[in-house]
Amino acid sequence: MNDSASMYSEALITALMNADSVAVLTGAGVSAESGVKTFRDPDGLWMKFKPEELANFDAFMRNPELVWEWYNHRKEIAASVKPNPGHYAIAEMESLFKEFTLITQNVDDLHRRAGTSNPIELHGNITRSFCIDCNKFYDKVEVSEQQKIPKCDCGGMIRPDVVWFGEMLPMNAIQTATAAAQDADVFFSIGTSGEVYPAAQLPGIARQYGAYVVEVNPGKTSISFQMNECLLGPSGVVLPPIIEELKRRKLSA
Ligand code: BV8
Ligand code: ZN
Repeated sequence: MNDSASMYSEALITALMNADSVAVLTGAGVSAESGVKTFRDPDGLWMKFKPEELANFDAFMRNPELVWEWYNHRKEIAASVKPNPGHYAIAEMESLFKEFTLITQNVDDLHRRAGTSNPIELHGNITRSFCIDCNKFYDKVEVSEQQKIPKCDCGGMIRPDVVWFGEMLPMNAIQTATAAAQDADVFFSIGTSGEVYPAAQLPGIARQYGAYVVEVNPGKTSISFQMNECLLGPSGVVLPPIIEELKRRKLSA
């Protein structure tokens, strides 16, 4: 495994130049440079709250107000920040390969705002909500001082459209993501600790099916051992030079 600092190797650029299909899996780390807290970093979200207390359906039914307070807080943060150079580099990759798939565990909508046209959202999207009784979707939910929990026209409780622990991922999302991992000539795992399943299985599946697998992360993770190459740096710093070099070579090819 090429264990370089943050500079890409010739092997990676060659693999990208020869690649028909490229897939990228991202986690909370890709949004860190936008100012969005990750989950498991020292100042991460899970340091204050336990996931069991917040990111699962029972916690929501036990204390919907607390869970909505947490998601409204994260919605405000997500709406107040901007995509960073890492998001834009990934969005640019779309036009550089015959087939490109962006798979994200993030719910902050930043990939879409950076121009990625069809992000595969494994864990949902914080800008959407739905009624737990009639499944009606809402892009905007109103809460008032009196009514802290948004209610549907049918009277049912509305929840954030995110996948909580113990909940199945959207079938089409995980199927599309798995097919993209199996098809990929090059697979990037960017800004994820590789702790949450089934998303964390994707880099290993890509490797098994012959992809050149690259991790972009300032630190090592529990899935680093599955990589061909670990680029140890922040995605907003590591990715743009790779895209620039690729565009230069494609121009002169
Ligand atoms: C499922 C909600 C089938 C949305 C999240 C027992 C019972 C039930 C299930 C399980 C069980 N035991 C295990 C499981 C499976 C469970 C799981 O994996 N648990 C783990 C913790 C062991 N998974 C599930 O429950 C999934 N569903 O399996 O269904 C099933 C059903 C019933 C019974 C059995 C099976 C559902 C998983 C989705 C959970 N929802 N969030 C939200 O509120 O956001 S998970 C949460 O973690 C987020 O979605 C997040 O995306 C995800 C992964 O975290 P990361 O994105 O990797 O973030 P993290 O902070 O961990 O790491 C950040 C990384 O970035 C770090 O490595 C850091 O170094 C790096 N970084 C920092 N700065 C930068 C950077 N990298 C690059 N650049 C930088 N600048
Ligand atoms: Zn309803």
